[in-house]
Amino acid sequence: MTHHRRRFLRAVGSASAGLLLADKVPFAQERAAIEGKEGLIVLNDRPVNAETPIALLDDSVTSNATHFIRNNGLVPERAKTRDLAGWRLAVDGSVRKPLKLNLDTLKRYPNKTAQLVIECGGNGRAGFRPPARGNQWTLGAVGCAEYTGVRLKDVLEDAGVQPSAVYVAYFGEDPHLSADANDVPISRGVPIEKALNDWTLLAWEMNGEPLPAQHGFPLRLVAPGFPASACGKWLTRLWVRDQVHDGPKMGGFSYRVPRNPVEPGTDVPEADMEIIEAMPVKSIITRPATGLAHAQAQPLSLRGHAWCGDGPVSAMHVSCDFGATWIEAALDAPANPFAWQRWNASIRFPTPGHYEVWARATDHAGRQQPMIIPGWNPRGYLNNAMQRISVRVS
Ligand SMILES: Nc1nc2c(c(=O)[nH]1)N[C@H]1C(S)=C(S)[C@@H](COP(=O)(O)O)O[C@H]1N2
Ligand SMILES: [Mo]
Repeated sequence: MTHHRRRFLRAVGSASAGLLLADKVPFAQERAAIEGKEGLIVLNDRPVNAETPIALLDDSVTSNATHFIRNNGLVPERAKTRDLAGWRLAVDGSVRKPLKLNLDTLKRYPNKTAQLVIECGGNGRAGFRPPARGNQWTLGAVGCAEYTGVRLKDVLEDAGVQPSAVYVAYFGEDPHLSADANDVPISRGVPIEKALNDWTLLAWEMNGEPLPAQHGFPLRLVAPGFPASACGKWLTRLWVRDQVHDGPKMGGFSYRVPRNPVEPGTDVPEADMEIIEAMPVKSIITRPATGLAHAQAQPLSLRGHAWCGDGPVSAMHVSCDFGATWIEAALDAPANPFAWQRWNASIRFPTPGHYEVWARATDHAGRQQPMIIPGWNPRGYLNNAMQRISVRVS
């Protein structure tokens, strides 16, 4: 083991779950150092998968140092050397004029900067019983960074999308874990309507810097609101398809859920699964951390963020009596569509004692976060249950 690798794996303390009330989690979790990502909780180092501790998500814009990482394969060499020689983005398939763009030609389309939430479809997976296999994300496989790029729509319009187009698939240059050049770790994409949305970007900058190696240098897709697996990193090709894309991790149980609700633990036939599109309404409590000791004389200030995959969040509430009564929180407008929204609340506790505080977002269509873990599914996607923290009031 090289010195560098030893440092990479060094444990610097164990993390609290944040997902439920308990400060302990039923699986091993270590805080290890990934270069430039020292505060993250590493779930896996090959491929690299690391989530953000909830307290580090308090800023309105998630920094490059704190944004979660979810890789299916290995980080490509180019992302480490940052060498653009030979790099092109091909746009082909159901288009009149296939394109081959380098970064300079891509940058000639109108530029756009926006704060966009991306959330792994499996965020919250650790809550499912029976457990679902895959990274046991708690709450931190989500972030809202500021991306700069161009609208995918403008590039597609330039290429002349044919009426037969139904899906836009991505390919990245990340090697498969097998290191076999013919194996593709993941190739997903978005339906053409989502590809043509004004907020679906091809981004080369994250928070004003060229994309970090882990986040897709030199170019990534950002399709906010969809499971982040749609946001292809290290892009080399966009294939406009005349059918729903069938690349690796589009089929089977990957990023798909049962069409109809199933009993937990059911062996669901693949034919009954459908592709996840917009992520459901969700919120987090970034302050205070669970387990707080608080003086009853003072109101307790709480805050966090709320988001929803297909439109704004319309209301935010908190409860300290197990949902019997609710207090409306102040909710900011998003910086732009698909940015998360800051909320603030203040609670007075009626007596000393042990309390739980629950936080619940309501979206533009009146849908609310469930109080318990919603619909079990084989791979543990779409857990948008309310976050709860405990407070000891004296
Ligand atoms: N090329 C490529 N793109 C990818 C992935 C990948 O492994 N390879 N992982 C996807 C998944 S599952 C997620 S959740 C997001 C994570 O993006 P992040 O690491 O920037 O947070 O990238 C997506 N894009
Ligand atoms: Mo993901």
